[in-house]
Amino acid sequence: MILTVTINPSVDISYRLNALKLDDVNRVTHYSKTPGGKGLNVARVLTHFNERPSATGFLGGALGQFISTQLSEIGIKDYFFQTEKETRNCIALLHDEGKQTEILESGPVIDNKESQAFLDHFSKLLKGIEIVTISGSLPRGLPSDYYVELIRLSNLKGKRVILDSSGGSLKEVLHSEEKPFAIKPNIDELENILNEPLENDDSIMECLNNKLFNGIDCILVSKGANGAFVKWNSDYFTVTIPKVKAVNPVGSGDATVAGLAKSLKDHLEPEKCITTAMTSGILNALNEKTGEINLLDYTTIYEKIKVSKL
Ligand code: TA6
Repeated sequence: MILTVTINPSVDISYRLNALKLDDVNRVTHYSKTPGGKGLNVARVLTHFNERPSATGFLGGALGQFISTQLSEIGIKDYFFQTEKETRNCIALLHDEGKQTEILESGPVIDNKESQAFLDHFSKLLKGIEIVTISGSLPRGLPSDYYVELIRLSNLKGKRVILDSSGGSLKEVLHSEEKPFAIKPNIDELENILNEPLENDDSIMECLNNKLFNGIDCILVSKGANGAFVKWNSDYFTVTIPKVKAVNPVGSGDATVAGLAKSLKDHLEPEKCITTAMTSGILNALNEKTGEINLLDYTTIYEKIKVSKL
């Protein structure tokens, strides 16, 4: 089984506009409201791979209730920890021919009592779990090294972790002794870690040889439409992907994590894991709804992805 962690979930609102008019009224007729936060997008994509993932994090208020109600309807097992505080909204404006503007609320302020209680809750959930995904930002009130503790608890019970985070919470993990099995930074997030520009695959390879990345088996660096660069133990792979017309790219990184989690659970070899992950990310971009994929297109996309070992 796969446990997806969304510490800071959201009700994702997607507004589609032809042209965004700043400092003006924008009326929309094309919009959706879905359980979101990176980890819940991972969980939703996993249901399309015929998985019944468990999901946890903090949920509260009316928006938390909205998410809980929806989860049972889409086959995601709800193991969220209830908080008194209100779960957040995240807004994606899809406008002007493929542009995407996101407004992400910071979310509830979690207090120390809830922070500690969640660790016990999380630890108990690990029984029967094979893969743990940890995705997205931390809400205020939690220390920036909170993911280090979740990874420690997971490693203690032999559970492989895929971490998809950025900024301070990712840096804390990289500087800690507790390493996840895999991380999936994008180029910007990677440049932010070492504060150096990464112009090509050689510079990415050099960056990944930094001791900060020691102990992480799989590092999948997503390059958006330019594919990916992967370090898998001592092997390096370049990945090229087909050019597609993205309908809604929001959540494609989350779908990539879902494909990686599924293929790791199925014990596929690295090249197949990478290909599955990239296929899943592209299928999400082809779908109007965040965190949704259409498996009818799976083989067509899968066969066009090239994973080359360096
Ligand atoms: O990756 C897309 C997305 O999941 C959005 O749907 C929105 O929920 C956002 O990320 C949340 O990001 P954060 O980093 O704040 O967890």
